[in-house]
Amino acid sequence: MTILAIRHGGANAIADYGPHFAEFAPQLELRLWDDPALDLAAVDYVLMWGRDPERLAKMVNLKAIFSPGAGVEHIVNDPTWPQHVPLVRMFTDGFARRMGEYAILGALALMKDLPRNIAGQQARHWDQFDPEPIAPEVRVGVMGMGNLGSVTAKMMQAFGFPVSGWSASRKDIPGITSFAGMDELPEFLAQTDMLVMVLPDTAATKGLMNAERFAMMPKGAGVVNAGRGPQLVLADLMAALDSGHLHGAFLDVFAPEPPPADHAVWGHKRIIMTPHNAAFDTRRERARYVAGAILAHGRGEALPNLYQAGRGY
Ligand code: NDP
Ligand code: OXD
Repeated sequence: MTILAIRHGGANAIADYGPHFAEFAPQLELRLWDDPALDLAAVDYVLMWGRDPERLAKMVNLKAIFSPGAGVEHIVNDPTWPQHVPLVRMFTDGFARRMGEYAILGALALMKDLPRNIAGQQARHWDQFDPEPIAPEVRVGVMGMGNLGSVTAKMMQAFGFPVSGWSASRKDIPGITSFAGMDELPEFLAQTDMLVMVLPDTAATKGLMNAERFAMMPKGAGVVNAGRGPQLVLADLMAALDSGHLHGAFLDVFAPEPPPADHAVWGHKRIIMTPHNAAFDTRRERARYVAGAILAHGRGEALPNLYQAGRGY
């Protein structure tokens, strides 16, 4: 029997994931992470969010760790994590599609000036105005052109936006201009009216969008951040909004999450917040992905979408 221990979704994990794993890989034995009867040395795979270094260290025969999310900083930021064990990042079609939909929602919300509409409604003020821009006039720049960012970019392109992307390595996607590396970041930002951030949280992305880089963007630009909170300096973003240089922001991720109750971001008139729910996989989608990978691994095939320590994501 192959054992998969689950540390995601609390005490309901087995009830929630069980029927899906039973369909996709009935030969897997699912066990709750903190089941006191679990023989830790017998665990083959884990699906885990967050940290429990002590228990993880006792799983001495682990073949792989699966993250239920695309971001893996919740595991790798703990220096004691077992780095010899392959770490698989989540990716499914539904995941990418939700991210694309979120980015389109954010871009449209800022183009249509939803913050102004919401302020008007809250003040019971019939603030009639004409939000002019249409998609073909708004140059979208997607920061992070990986599994989620590249699908997002293509969905935005299909919607009618002119799209470019920025990533560590150059991409070749028809109709999408590719910028790569720090040297090309200023040029990328200078031609971006709507910045869509889908980057991982790494040493290199922390604080990436700061006052200096917001200033490189055209006046009136918008920012959608669905990557991670630390890649954007929130105080600098709010200052750029307050000065009128940037027009609005649509933010899903923060550092910390949630922001402190007295943080000015909650009441900022040019910011719309969502509670880190831009994109996710359902239990069923995750189970299909993890079961497929475990079965393939059992047949001697490579694990998909592995974390690479050298690049930090
Ligand atoms: P991928 O690893 O597939 O893609 C990451 C992209 O970022 C790649 O294009 C990579 O470049 C680029 N990148 C990374 N570091 C740098 C850097 N220093 N400079 C330039 N480009 C860089 O990840 P996913 O697309 O699967 O996920 C991206 C992130 O989205 C996650 O790590 C997570 O933080 C966030 N996320 C947020 C969610 C939410 O609900 N808000 C949900 C899911 C994910 P290259 O292609 O050259 O490697
Ligand atoms: C993820 C997330 O990284 O949900 O998958 O943020």
